[in-house]
Amino acid sequence: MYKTRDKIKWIWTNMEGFHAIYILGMIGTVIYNVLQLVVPFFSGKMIDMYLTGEDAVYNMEHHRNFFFILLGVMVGATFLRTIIVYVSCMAYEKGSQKVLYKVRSFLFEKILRQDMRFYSKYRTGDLMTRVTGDLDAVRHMIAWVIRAVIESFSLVMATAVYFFIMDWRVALAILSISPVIAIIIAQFKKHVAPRHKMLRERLAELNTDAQENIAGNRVVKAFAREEYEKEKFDKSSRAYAEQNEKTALTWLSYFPYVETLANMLPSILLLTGGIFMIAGTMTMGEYVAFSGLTWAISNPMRQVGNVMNEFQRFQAASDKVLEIYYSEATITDRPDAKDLTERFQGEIVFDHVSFAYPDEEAVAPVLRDISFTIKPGETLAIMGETGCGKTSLIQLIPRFYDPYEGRILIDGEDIKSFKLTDLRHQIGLATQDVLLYSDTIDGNIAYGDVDMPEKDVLKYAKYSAANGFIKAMPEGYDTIIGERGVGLSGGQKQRISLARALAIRPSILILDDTTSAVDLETEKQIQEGLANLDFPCTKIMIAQRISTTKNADHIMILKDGKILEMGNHEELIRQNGYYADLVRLQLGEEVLASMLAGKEGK
Ligand code: DUT
Ligand code: MG
Repeated sequence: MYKTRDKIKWIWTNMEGFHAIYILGMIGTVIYNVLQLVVPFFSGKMIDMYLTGEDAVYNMEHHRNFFFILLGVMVGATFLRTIIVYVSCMAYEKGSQKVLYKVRSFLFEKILRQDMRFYSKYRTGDLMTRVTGDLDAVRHMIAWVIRAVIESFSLVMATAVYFFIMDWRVALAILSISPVIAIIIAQFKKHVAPRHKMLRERLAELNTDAQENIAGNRVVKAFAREEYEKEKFDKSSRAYAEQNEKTALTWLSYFPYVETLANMLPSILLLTGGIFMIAGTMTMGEYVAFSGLTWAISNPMRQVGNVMNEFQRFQAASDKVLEIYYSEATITDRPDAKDLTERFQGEIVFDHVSFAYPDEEAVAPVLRDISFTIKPGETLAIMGETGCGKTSLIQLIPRFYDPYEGRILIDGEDIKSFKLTDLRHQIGLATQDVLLYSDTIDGNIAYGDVDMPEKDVLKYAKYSAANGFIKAMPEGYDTIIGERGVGLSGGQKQRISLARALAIRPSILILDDTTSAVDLETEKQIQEGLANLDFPCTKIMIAQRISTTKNADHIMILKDGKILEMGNHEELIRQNGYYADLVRLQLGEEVLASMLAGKEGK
């Protein structure tokens, strides 16, 4: 998907600040691999000078000191090599951790800033895999694969040069196997690359399965589907294990060829070296140096499968990481978006708005030609049967989605002309399904402003009729509520989420069925709280109960994405349409009749 060159560039950019250290690490790798040649080189020299050469006895007697110098150099080189290995490994680690950290923070922020379309495209488990496992494969590339490549490459190159200097004929004979290796590796790569791609998919599926089951454990339990879910998970788990095995075993079908070639090296050397030694064109010392170095060719050969495997793992994983890294939200600030310095007055206008969920514009418009105006401080209640588009409508105001036709104006300005964060800062939203964080109640209410004084937290809890039950809890506002608010009733969660929405003192408050789970008495308290807020605020509330909506300045009845009726309570009663039917259904024929007679208008 992405080119390897671009990926390396991408890693490089993300390593900013560590470039020097990383390059030092790479240079270190080259140096210590070249140093590996020192020992065989000097052993060859020692053998020729002091053991098998013509002047061996003479040298031993008259140049004894030089013998010890050679020995010292060998020991010193080994010691130096150890230090360089240590330092350069540190450099790779540091560089890779730096990239990991930087990219992970970036990805997280990127994911946070995505729009709703993104969240409907990617599953949570998949995203989690990308920022953890997949990203770690990228780190492994920086910390290990690159080092292994440089190591093998510098070792082979240095050895080759050394071989050619010693005896180009033997060197040629030994290196004649390299084209064969290149062919094997190319074949292997073709074979293993798609398997790594599959492997990443399997891992994402496995994590998604685990995540959905753990998050949805209550549903699993309610339906006693543990066995079924366990089997489903086992299946993904097995699929992953099998794919893993298949990928790992791929090398096994190539390994024998490489191993055979590697084992041929000493034979080639024995043959050619032997011939040249008999012919007298090669010394014993040279032969020892050669044979002491065949590993410098054969080890990298054996390593190459491993490196290629890891490299393909990086290729597959980094494609997944980069997909998120470069993904762009479709709903973004316009280049000319202006800063909002003041609170909204709160006038909201929908001007011929039509909306469909992304990619479905042609097939399934969810809202059609919606136009209305609400003045600052007014309350709009939206009613209508399930699926008619209520939630979709309110989601357009904080621009979770953009309509495909028409405009939405706040205080006379298109909402697209504001910066997204500014716009959203002014909107308090309590969503239909409540999500609370695993934090204290206090922390949840003050989510939009962590420094909020306690008395303010209390105030907003009172507005939303939550103070009573919170105070009754053993640790009051410091009670930690579990993930998703386990330990609270549905109505309690709704009230905390309402307090959270109020706590940002929004100029526009949007409540999506926020009082559906509270009793009528509590709801009345909430209504009073909302009517007496100590800040001006335009309110939009989706609700099903007449008791919630009847005092609103405007009541909108949505049907199939269109406005069926709109007006205040009295007007809609007089229209005797859908709303009047609702009153009849919820409050009874008599109440409706008396309302019609105007006795109980308000
Ligand atoms: N819809 C989608 N994708 C979504 C959400 C909803 O296609 O991500 C469809 C389902 C439905 C229509 O849009 O046919 C309107 O959904 P909405 O959630 O706006 O309905 P609602 O009026 O809020 O229903 P409820 O009272 O059940 O909350
Ligand atoms: Mg809804």
